[in-house]
Amino acid sequence: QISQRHVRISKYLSKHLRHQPERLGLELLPGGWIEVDKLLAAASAHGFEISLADLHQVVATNDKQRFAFNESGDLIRANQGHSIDIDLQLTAQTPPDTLYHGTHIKAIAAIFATGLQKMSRHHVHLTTDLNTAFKVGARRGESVILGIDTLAMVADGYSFYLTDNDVWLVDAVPPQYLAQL
Ligand code: HQG
Repeated sequence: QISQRHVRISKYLSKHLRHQPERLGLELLPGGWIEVDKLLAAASAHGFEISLADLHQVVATNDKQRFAFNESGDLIRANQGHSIDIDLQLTAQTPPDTLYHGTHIKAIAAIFATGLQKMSRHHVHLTTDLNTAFKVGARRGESVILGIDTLAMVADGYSFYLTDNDVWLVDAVPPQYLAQL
């Protein structure tokens, strides 16, 4: 069972590693990394104490594996979800023939008009997992799952990237590749 405190730490990390590191006086390194000791010191200086043990537990037990350490464990980053301009330095990979995107019913008309857009994030986020897609859509209202014809997109030259927590990223999905399930 993940404690409320760990959920708070996860949200705090998402906020500062994906969106607003400058609020802690931090600047992310290439790839979106930050030194673990700098992060913990900055959080503490801003009134939010995180022990190294808690940080390790949050990274290890996070429900969506949102964060990762580098091999030596001195750097940490968010695996995806950024709005700030960082390059995750992922290499393009061939996706499965179909991927899914969960959204809410009120966005459907706009999505079929202009395609899936990255909105405030860096990429459109896609998943292999219908259950995950459903839950992502349900965050905003009545959930609708879209199937994406990635086979056709790859044939048409689109690049796909797989994050360390198994989220597929792409720049955009024009409407002709979308089908409502
Ligand atoms: C929608 C979570 C109107 C899009 C999840 C979505 C994911 C459009 C919203 C990650 C549109 C953007 C990302 C268009 C897209 N017109 N609406 N043309 N194109 N949209 O939060 O995919 O818990 O930026 O369908 O698991 O919902 O944060 O993207 O509803 O991986 O780790 O605009 O966030 O992970 O919303 O979620 P978001 P998302 P975490």
